[in-house]
Amino acid sequence: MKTKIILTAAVVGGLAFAATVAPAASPSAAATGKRPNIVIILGDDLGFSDLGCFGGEIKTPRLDSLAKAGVRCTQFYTHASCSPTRSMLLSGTDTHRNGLGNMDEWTAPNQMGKPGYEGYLHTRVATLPQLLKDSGYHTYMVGKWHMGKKPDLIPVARGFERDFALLDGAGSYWDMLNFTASNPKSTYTEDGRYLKKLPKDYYATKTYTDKMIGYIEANRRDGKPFFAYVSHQAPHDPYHLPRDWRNRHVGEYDKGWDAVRRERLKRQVELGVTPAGTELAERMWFVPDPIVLAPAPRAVLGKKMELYAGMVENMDFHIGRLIDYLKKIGEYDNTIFIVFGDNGAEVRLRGRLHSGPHRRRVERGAQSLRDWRRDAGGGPGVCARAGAHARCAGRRRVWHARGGRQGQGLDRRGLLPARRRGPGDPGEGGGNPAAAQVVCDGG
Ligand SMILES: [Ca+2]
Repeated sequence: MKTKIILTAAVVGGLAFAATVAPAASPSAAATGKRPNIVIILGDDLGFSDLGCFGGEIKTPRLDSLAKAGVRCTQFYTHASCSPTRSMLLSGTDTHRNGLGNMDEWTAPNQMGKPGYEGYLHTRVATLPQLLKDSGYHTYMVGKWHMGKKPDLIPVARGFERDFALLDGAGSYWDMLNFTASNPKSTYTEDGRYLKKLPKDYYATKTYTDKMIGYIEANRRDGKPFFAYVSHQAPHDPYHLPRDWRNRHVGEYDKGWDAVRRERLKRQVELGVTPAGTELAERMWFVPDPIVLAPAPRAVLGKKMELYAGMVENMDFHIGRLIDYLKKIGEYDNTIFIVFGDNGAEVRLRGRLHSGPHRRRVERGAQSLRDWRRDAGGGPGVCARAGAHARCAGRRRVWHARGGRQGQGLDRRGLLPARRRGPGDPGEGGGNPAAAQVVCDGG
């Protein structure tokens, strides 16, 4: 069996999807009686056109090779925001049935306390890992969870046999720092234990991959198939990167996002993932034409996109390590890969940085072009995020045809501009209701 599936939106009703695809895509497995392994790889805020196989200039050879051997889906829809997509993926149910009618952090006043808006993956629904475990699968998870922090809601309580999970929606890649004064420290679990510290030499994308390989290796000789949920934090901000990944695209994005958008669309048409004749949509009204910017701010925005590209490439590199491991142990050909982004590229109007315990360091690291060019962007305690400007290049086509067919299937019921804000979180979302209504992701 060599079925690999690569998508850039999300599975809606993932349980039914996986249950349908796995046996049908596995003739050799049916012949041998050996059931396929299932690997779901999720990129957090990964844009529609970021991957090379979808027209991106970002170098993603390992994911591109999966796409080449499999199927690319171009009409595949996520929920409009982060944890609701994840809840559908793992439960196969509508978000209002599974408790994530809206992302917890964005619960509007008229939603608070209402059924369907509990803000976590509710225990009234079964989960994909629970069912697979009952069917004889090993069930492993690494990376971002974002669907509940209490002991009865964490991955090990929802069907995962082993886990190394960031329970929050985002956080540092280097340590346990989080963004806001209301949530200054990230929460992690490992095999159901709440962690007080992270492993030595921790870097999220690398550590998640190491852990998953370790889980598979520990049980690989018992003959049972495995379900691996590789829920990467990357490329969600902050753009934290090892030093040797920070300067691989110096100056390449100084040309501005309009040029990147045009080039990506051209490649998408050549690849056949976008119909010929498709016109580039107007730039979002709140994003200025890059040619009106002074060279320095234009270069800073370019540097942010350089870092973002590094995040995607680094993720691809570590996914490649997992692929190589599965080939080495002879399981690659009996594994279904499903790859997608949870909600498309982030586009929040965040010019300012969050307040928080490391605010001073963050601001010091981001205030000048000289700092950016000195690698400050990717290091611990520095919070680089592109916001609307650079990331509009990776926006999925819903931006290109807002209100048109590309928007079909998106559930916008959760996209209310009113948001619950914690103290010390003044910059989140830019406070722009009009923008919040059209932003199709968030977390
Ligand atoms: Ca997300």
